[in-house]
Order: sequence, then structure tokens, then C-alpha cells
Amino acid sequence: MKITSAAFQGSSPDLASCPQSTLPEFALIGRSNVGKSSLVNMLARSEGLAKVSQIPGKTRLINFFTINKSWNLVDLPGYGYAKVGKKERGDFSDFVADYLRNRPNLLGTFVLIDSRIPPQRLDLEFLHWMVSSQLAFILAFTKTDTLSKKVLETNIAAFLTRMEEITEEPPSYVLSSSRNGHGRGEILDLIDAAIMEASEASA
Ligand SMILES: Nc1nc2c(ncn2[C@@H]2O[C@H](COP(=O)(O)OP(=O)(O)OP(=O)(O)O)[C@@H](O)[C@H]2O)c(=O)[nH]1
Ligand SMILES: [Mg+2]
Repeated sequence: MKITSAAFQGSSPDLASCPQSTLPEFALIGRSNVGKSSLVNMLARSEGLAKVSQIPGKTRLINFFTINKSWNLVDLPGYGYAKVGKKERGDFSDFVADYLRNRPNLLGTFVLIDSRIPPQRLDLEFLHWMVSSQLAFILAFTKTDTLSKKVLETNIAAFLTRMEEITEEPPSYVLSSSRNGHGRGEILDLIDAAIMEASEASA
């Protein structure tokens, strides 16, 4: 898929105030700092479209971007944002749960996982919630530019092994780097295929 336009549509603090849209929508979720906003910019090839920060907890609202005037990409606030001095927030916001469960035009969700580190309890808890909520997802292992192929393979295998505790079905996954564009074509192809499939199903 060629990206010809990418436009910020607005930010919403809850599901009720999300822009009404019938366009197919794809959301990015994952722990704070995992690289959601960077991935929006990488996919759109538009630096600065979504705000990126080294400080976790940058994205606090549901941010909407319309790509090629034909589908939406949604940058969600991360979970596990730890405020200094406060207990780590394991639970993610109710409004994000509400969005994921009830947004009518949401077609796909990418759950971003930091490929550099061992499986994290917060990610596994979140994925457990996704599975028990019967929400489909694709895993996207981020920041692959920082690792050798061997370490990357080991880390992904470790994560997939832990996923077996959550679901019998092996999850679909992609590898990505916002630094070098790794995975961009594959993610856009998945989005393209999901849009095609949905339009055929509704025809
Ligand atoms: N090396 C490397 N760094 C990355 C990559 N993607 C993001 N980063 C860095 O990781 C940090 C967090 O990136 P963001 O895109 O803001 O992460 P986020 O998931 O949107 O974070 P919150 O909005 O806080 O939930 C920034 O310093 C980015 O430059 C990547 O693919 N490779
Ligand atoms: Mg962000």
C-alpha cells in the first residue's frame, strides 16, 4: 500500500467523544514507551505526525489519524505508565478498554511488545484481557534495530512460549523498527488485506 496522505483528526478522552467514522480503523496499543507513536510516524512516513517522547506516558488520549482518506490509524495511550513515587499502573485506562471493546469500526489491533526485554507481566496480563474479551490482535515486536538476529529470535521465542499460557492459538506477529522501517511493508499489507476482507464480507 502506498501512503499518499496522513492527517491528524483529533484526540478523544473517551469512546463517546471519538470522531464518528465509518472508515476501517486499526489501533496500536502496548506498554508506555514501547514505540506506538513512533510506529504511527513510521507507517505514515511522517515525522512528527504523532508525538514521540523518551519519557513514558506521553500519549494520554486516543489519537486519530486518517490515512489515504480511507482508513484510520489510532495511537492509544500506553499501559504501565509509572508515575514517580506511585505504584506502577498495571491496569490500563477504562476508556481504552471501552474503546477496544465497543468501537464499531475497529477492524484490527496491534499489540506492541518491546523485543529487547524478557516477557513482561503487564503485557501478558493485557493480552490475557484481550483473549478473555475475545478481541483479535496481532503482536508487533518493536525496536528490532537494537538487537542481533539471534537475540531477537530468542526473545520472540520466549514471548511466544509465555503466550501458550494465555491462548492455545499461536498469535500472529510481525517484527518492526521505526528506526529503519523494518516491518513497514508487512504491517501495511496486513492492514490492506483486512480492509479488503471486510469490504468483501459486507458486499
Ligand atoms: N531504537 C529504537 N527506538 C525506538 C523505536 N521506536 C520508538 N523508539 C524510541 O522509544 C521511545 C518511545 O517512543 P514512543 O513512540 O513515544 O512510545 P509510545 O509507545 O508512544 O509511548 P507512550 O506514548 O508514552 O505510551 C522514544 O525515545 C523513541 O525514539 C525503534 O523502533 N527503535
Ligand atoms: Mg505515544
